[in-house]
Amino acid sequence: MEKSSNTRKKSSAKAVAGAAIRNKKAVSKKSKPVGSDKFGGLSFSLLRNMHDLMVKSRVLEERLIKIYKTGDAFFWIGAPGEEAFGVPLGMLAKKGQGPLNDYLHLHYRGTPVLVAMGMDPKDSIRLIMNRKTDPSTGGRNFSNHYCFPEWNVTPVCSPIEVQYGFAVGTGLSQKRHGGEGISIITGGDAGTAEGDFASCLIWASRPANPLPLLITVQNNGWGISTSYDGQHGEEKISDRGKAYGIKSLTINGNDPVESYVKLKESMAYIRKERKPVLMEAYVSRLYGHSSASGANLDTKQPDPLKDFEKRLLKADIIKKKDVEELYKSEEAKCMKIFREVQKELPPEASSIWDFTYVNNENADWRNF
Ligand SMILES: Cc1ncc(C[n+]2csc(CCOP(=O)(O)OP(=O)(O)O)c2C)c(N)n1
Ligand SMILES: [Mg+2]
Repeated sequence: MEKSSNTRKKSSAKAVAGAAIRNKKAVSKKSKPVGSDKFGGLSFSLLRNMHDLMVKSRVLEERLIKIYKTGDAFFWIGAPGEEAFGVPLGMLAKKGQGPLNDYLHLHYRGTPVLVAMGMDPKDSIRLIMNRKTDPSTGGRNFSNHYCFPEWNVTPVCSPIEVQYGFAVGTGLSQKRHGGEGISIITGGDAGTAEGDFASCLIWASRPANPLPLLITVQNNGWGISTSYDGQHGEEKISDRGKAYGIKSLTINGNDPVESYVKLKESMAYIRKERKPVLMEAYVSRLYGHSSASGANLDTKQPDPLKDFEKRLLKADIIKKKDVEELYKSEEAKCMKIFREVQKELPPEASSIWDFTYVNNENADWRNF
C-alpha cells in the first residue's frame, strides 16, 4: 500500500540521517591516516588526476540531467555522488579485451568508472539522447547503460543485480585461462536482496574453485524510495561475505583516498591469490534515484567531490583558479558535444532486430 507523504517524509529523513551516520562512522574510522600521510601516501599528481576525473564525471552527469530536463532525453539515471569510489576503480582496472584483462559488470551508475578509463563524454551523451551513433546500444537503451566490448565492459542490464551472476561466468573463464585478469562487479545495496547476489557469493567462494571476483556494493542507503534501515538484518552488507569465508570489508566510498588505497590492496590480492573480495562502499546519492524522482540536488548528503576539493585546496595541492577553469572548460566541452549530438539521427525502425538472435539467426520473425 502507498505510504502517506507524511510517513514517507519521516522515513526518508530517517534514511538520510542513517546514511549520514554510516558515512560518519566510516569517516571516523578512516580519519586515522590510511598510509604514510593524510593522503594515504598517494602522490600529488595522482591526487590531482583523481580530482580532475571526478570533476569530468560530475560535469558530464550534470549535463545529462540538464539534457533530460530540457526534454532532449526521455530518462536519466546516473552517478553523481559515487565519483570518489568509481574514479579510483576505473583508474585501477586493467583495461583491454579478453580474459587477461579485467571484466567490468557495472550497474547504471558507472559513469565515473568509465570516465576514469577514458570514455569519450560524447558516447555518454549519445546514449542518453538515443542516437544511432551511440556505441553502447545504438540508441536503444537509456542513460548509463554502457557497453564497451573492447574494454571488457559487458552490457549494463536494467534488471538489478543480474550482473553478479554474469560475473561468475567471466570469473570462471579467467580462473581457467590463467593470468591476472579479474572480474569486477558494481551494484546497489537494495539489489543485494536478490538471489543473484547470494549465488555470486556461493560461486565465488567454493573451496574447490574460488574465483577472482571483486564484488562491490555501493551502499547509498536507498533502493529507490525504500530505506536501508528497514530492510537489512545484518549490520553491514560486507558481514554477509564472512559467512562464506570471503575476505570482506566496508569502506567510506565518499573518500577517494580511502577508496584508492583499499581497492588497490584488494585488487592486488585477487590478482595474485585468485580468490574473491567483497567490498561495501558507503556513497552518496546526490540527485535522488533517477529522473523518476525529480533528479534534484539533495544538499543534505555529503558531496564527495566538494569535500575532496576542500582538502586538496587546503593542502595547496590544487589552486582555486585552476579548479574554476577546469569546471568552466568541462562544462563548455559537454555543451558543445550536446549541440553536435542534437544534430545526429535516432536509429531506424528496421534496426530493431539487430543483435537479437534465434538459433544463431537474426530474430526478425517476419523473415522466418
Ligand atoms: C529485478 C528488478 N527489480 C526491481 C527493479 C526496479 N528497480 C530499479 S532500481 C531499483 C533500486 C535499486 O536500489 P539499489 O540496488 O540500492 O541501487 P541504487 O539505485 O540505490 O544505486 C529498483 C528496485 C529492477 N530494475 N529490477
Ligand atoms: Mg541503493
